[in-house]
Amino acid sequence: MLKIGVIGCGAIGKEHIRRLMHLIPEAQVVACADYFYEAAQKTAELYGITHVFKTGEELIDCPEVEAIVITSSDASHAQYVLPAVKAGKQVFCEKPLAQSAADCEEIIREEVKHGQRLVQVGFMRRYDPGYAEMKRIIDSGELGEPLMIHACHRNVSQGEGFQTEMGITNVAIHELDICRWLLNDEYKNAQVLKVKQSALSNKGYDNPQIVLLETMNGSRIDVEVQVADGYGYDIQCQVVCEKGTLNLPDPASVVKRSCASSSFPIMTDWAQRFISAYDIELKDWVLNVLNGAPKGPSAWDGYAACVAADVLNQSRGTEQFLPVSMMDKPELYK
Ligand code: ISE
Repeated sequence: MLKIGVIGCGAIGKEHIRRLMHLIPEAQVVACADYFYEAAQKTAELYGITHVFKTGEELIDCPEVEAIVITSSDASHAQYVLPAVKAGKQVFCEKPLAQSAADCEEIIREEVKHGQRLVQVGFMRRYDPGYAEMKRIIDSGELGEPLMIHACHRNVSQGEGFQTEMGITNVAIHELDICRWLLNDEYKNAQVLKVKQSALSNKGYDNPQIVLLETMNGSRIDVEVQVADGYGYDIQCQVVCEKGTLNLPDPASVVKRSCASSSFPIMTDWAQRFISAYDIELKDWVLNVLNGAPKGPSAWDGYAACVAADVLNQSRGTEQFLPVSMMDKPELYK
């Protein structure tokens, strides 16, 4: 049994607690924390969690907590991952690992010092059956070399406080991970373009944006990022290979034929769209940690995505590709 503490009792935090408590018999949530103490108390009551804290630091220090799930706000991730790694505890951190590549480097240095993997990043799309099958076919070599990826990431709307940069660090960060994973490649250069703006984006942030990437092996990637499309949560990905193309399937749903049209519903909630990926991901993390070490996306993967995100945000307005440069990869991640 893995005894887990969860830092952050917002929507995704509660979803992960429900998963850990109800779907994963090998896991038990023994502690939770939230800056809004009331949210932590309510969550603890709902799930019968013994230890309730106001700060993540107290939760990390709790002797009963063996492993930590971080689902607090993006900006606070690194501030909890670092002490957890220093304490030698296993950490599952929601994406992004940090707000900058520099913060990820600090986490990597600490983990390398520990000499063993302690961090998994919540890039759950790697566990989505659609993406996993695309990866299997690419790796089999059946379609020859991958040449290009055309992707789009569309959200219905954004809450207060959303900013242009978050279109990369919070939204497109998924594509920054999944594309390098699908291609087994790293990025060489990157730029983000502000294109014709949607009338739905009247709240001060860019929408849409287009992310362009070139990889070390010469593949090209374009990602349309719409953070307020007003119609649905729509994730598309097409990999163009030498001998064929691969398309990410839409989630299975009934196709309705009626009134001279054929249609299927599009979800609006990202947590529902990838619900099975989240389920598989957390179970995989718990079982591998119990077996000694996590096998999913590492701190290095979290770092690689953040390096590209930093470069993209620096490129905004320059209309130029900027080089993506990474530190040497430590042995631990090879
Ligand atoms: C959210 O955190 C996600 O992970 C979703 O996949 C993404 O579409 C959304 O924009 C993020 O806020």
